[in-house]
Amino acid sequence: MVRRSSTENFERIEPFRDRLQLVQADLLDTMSLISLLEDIHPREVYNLAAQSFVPTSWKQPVLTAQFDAIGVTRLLEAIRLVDRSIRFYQASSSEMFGKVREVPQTELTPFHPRSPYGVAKVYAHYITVNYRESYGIFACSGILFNHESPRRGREFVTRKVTDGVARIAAGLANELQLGNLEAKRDWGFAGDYVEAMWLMLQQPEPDDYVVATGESHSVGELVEIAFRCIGRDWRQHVVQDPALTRPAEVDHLVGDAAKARRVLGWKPKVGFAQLVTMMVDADRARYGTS
Ligand code: G4F
Repeated sequence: MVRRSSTENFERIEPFRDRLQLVQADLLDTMSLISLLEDIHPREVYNLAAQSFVPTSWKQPVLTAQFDAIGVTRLLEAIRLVDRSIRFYQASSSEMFGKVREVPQTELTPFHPRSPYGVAKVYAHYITVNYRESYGIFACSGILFNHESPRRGREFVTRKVTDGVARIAAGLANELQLGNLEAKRDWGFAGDYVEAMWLMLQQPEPDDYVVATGESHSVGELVEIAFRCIGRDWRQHVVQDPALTRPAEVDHLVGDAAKARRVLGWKPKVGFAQLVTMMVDADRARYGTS
């Protein structure tokens, strides 16, 4: 499902466009969701749609809530009205843990979101649980920690770094501006995480799962590994820009995916250094310097 736009932006799904049927609807428009479910009759719905860039959520908090929180209610309402047997996956986020109450975070760790994005995701998480408990809908929430790949948008820190490194290697830039280098995240490979989403909807019972690698690394470590891939010292190129720090930061995320391992038989295959190298290589290939 895609939103209508006068300028199409399908660059990141281009490699498999021939295997996809794209249909238009909008999370802001309940009728469009109802019509779509009636036309397509899906057995499974995966809701990955969101205003997903945390800094933008301070600039557009209401729109973020419309998509990321109320949009999920609209979709669940459409499922309730059209066909309650549709299985539903909600993309919950480790940003819900925010100012973390314990390390590592599990399905039982209390939430303390630190951005309008995180707050909206907490609402979406609980409305998903509520439709499961109120209407018996097979609704699952995957609490996914950061998941990355060469298709990641360039505004997120992993891709910003790997794209920046590739541009420096190609002689197109000399400087990379970043915000907080101390923040720690549990970064995994998106391909592994999509497998966990699918596994959740194949179980006999719906439930919520943390999906994470269990390892955390700082933005600084990410930068160091990425620059090492091109044989450069990051200190020569990275400039810290206070404008890129956030009004409230999530300092340290690391997930415990024991439940996903036990129930879904899931575990990540790609490690952190391998992920960063994969992303640097893909960006270097784009600039023709690999
Ligand atoms: O890559 P980020 O922008 O991802 P963030 O905020 O952790 O959120 C991502 O992961 C969540 C899952 O946990 C998703 F729910 C969410 O939609 C999104 O996909 O920032 C990661 C860290 C932050 O601590 C940030 O302050 O990197 C730090 N950082 C330092 N310099 C930067 C930069 N982040 C960005 N985007 N750009 C910088 O220049």
